[in-house]
Amino acid sequence: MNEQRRIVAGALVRGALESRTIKLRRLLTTRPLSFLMEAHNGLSAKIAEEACFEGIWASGLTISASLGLRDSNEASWTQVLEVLEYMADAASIPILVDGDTGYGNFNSVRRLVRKLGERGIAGVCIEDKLFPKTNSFIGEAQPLADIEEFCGRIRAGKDSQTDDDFTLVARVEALISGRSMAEALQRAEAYRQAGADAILIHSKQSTAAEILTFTREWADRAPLVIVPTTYYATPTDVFRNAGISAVIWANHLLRASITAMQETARAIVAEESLNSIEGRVASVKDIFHLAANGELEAAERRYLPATQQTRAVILAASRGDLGSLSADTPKCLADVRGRSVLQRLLDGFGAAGVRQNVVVRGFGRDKVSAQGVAFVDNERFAETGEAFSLAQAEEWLDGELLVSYGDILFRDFILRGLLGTAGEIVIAVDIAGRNGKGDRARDLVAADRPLHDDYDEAPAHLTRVAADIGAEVAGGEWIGLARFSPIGVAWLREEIDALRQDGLLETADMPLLLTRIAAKHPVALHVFSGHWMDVDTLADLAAARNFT
Ligand code: SPV
Ligand code: MG
Repeated sequence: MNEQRRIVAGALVRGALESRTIKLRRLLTTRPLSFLMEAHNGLSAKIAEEACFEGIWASGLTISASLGLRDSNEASWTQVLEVLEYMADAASIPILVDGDTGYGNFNSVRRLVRKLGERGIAGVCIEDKLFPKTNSFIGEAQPLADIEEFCGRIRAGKDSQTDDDFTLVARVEALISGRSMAEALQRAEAYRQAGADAILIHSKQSTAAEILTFTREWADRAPLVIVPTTYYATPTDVFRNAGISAVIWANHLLRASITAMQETARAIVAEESLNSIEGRVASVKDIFHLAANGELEAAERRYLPATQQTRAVILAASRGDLGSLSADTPKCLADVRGRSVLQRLLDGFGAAGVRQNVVVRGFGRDKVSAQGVAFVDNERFAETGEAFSLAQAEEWLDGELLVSYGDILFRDFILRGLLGTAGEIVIAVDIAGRNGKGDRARDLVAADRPLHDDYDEAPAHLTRVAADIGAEVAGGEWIGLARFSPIGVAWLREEIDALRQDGLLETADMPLLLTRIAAKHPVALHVFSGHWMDVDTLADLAAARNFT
């Protein structure tokens, strides 16, 4: 494809379908002025992309420095290649690699270009110096490559690219090395004729004077790229008006992170505390965002068996009425033969493969802790009910979900049965519990047909959960354990919103929430007989100690 047709094709397929090589070619070889941001690993590549840069400069200086090495080819080129692979995986924008001298002669450049193409790199820049290289800002009069020999490196690179749109930029170091403007122009012209797609003209002056002179004399023979690290004060419009194609901001993400890391380290060492820096550093959530944890969660929903991706939200905000035992600790912490009710629940969920437990705390929340559990607090536990507690955990209501009271004990088979019952929402119902508690029974269940625990092809469905269901109608008692599929979770969230709109969220209990959902959507019943209990009273607690 000749240049003109390629650009036309590029314009037609611009956007998601356009390859990274075409994108880089367009931004380096056409006006208006484009910008490449330095990055040195996967994280900084993502940050550059998130900031809306169109492309990345994979800087030799900053990749070396981030590995703890000097910019003197101390990292082997295959080690650099590994870093580049992380970067190309992390960001979707094109990467122009600082290929130093090409790591040797024409033969090294051939293999380098092939390997870069395989790793999704869009272009490489090679400089007319000798291996091992020295950074351009170190010393004076660095030796330059022989022009003919360097042209051989360029031709070898161009002949080795497997993608027509791969870009090879030739970097002219003549001005850096104190050679004349004439030599700089002579070298650039030779490199253009050898097949370079663009020329990077480098300078270490504090003004853009020699770059602008070069640009004028060059007269647009090929696109020009510059690196204004030392002439940073020059207004960018000067480059734009001069007709330069691309500016590389060559090392600023690394330098910014060095400053931030040094200040943070010094503060923590001096203060022996994290307190003053917490608000000044990225949050752990920011790390999860940059690592695209959300994408992994979505993939888990697609690929993992349902039980391995279930999350449990445990409502443990209420104080309970366990006499002096609940004077300052919530009833979920009542001890049942060496483990609290809550810990027994958590252990049971863990054994069933539940991925994550979230506990909503309220009364005595400072006392409620556990390993590997996320906590949410209902500060208004005293005047609000269960639906409000659940709503506090709204950000966790996602994917496959279990909702459980925090004061129940049940045998493993009940949870296994619940997890194995088909339905978008399934609740665990004890048919022996319909009359068991007399006045205390609150979560009585009315169903769309009589309940029994013989084998049934299809589950019965909920019509109502409430305390005032007559014994003759009540099919059983909800034990405080419910399962929601992602669709069921959407219904749950909708109903929480509806309660909020109706001004009922603060006072609603789970029976009301489930009853309202059941009026709109099927809520299936997983039915069994006995083998569970809740801990409402001291008598319950005594019974619980025999239960386990
Ligand atoms: C780099 O970023 O590694 C460069 C640009 O090559 S400079 O450090 O200016 O030489
Ligand atoms: Mg470099």
